[in-house]
Amino acid sequence: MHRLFVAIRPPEHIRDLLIDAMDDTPELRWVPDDNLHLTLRFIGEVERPIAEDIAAALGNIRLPDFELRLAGVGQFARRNGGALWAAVEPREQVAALAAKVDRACVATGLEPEHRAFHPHITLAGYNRGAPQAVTAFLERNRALASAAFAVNSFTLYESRLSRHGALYEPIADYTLG
Ligand code: 3AM
Repeated sequence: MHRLFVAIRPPEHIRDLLIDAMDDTPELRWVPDDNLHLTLRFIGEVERPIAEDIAAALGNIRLPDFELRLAGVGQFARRNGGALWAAVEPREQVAALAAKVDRACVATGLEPEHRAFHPHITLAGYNRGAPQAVTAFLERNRALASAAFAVNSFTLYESRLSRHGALYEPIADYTLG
């Protein structure tokens, strides 16, 4: 089985800004540079032939390239902890790309994604009991911003669990424009 997702890989100068926002708060598990991404569609575990169908269907997506910029931070709070992320703007083109990726997945037999698309780049995870570190992070990075950066491709990733945590391996790149 292959555990897949589709994402945008931010360029290095944007990842550097994101890494600058990270600190040494022990309660926050920061995402390593190699894993920074903006998820367009989580796919989950599929067999090899389905993975190949998905890879082919993604290659049929036609959409112009576009720009995004970092625009603040936020959190997903769950019962047992949560995640901190950087927000991006504007939403329209990245949402259009996510919708096309979803349609390509559905064309290969996957269920449509019913959850609302919320474009974000996860920066850290935390366990229950880190509210002070979370508040401090949100406060400190409220004004996180960047110049516009070009999004001219997206990537199909395979997620593997290793002793050192999740490893995201690019399987295929798709060019926009
Ligand atoms: O892009 P982020 O970091 O928010 O949390 C996982 C990560 O999200 C998410 O897919 C992204 C790439 O791993 N993910 C993992 N399991 C998931 C699931 N069962 C999931 N998203 C939805 N359902």
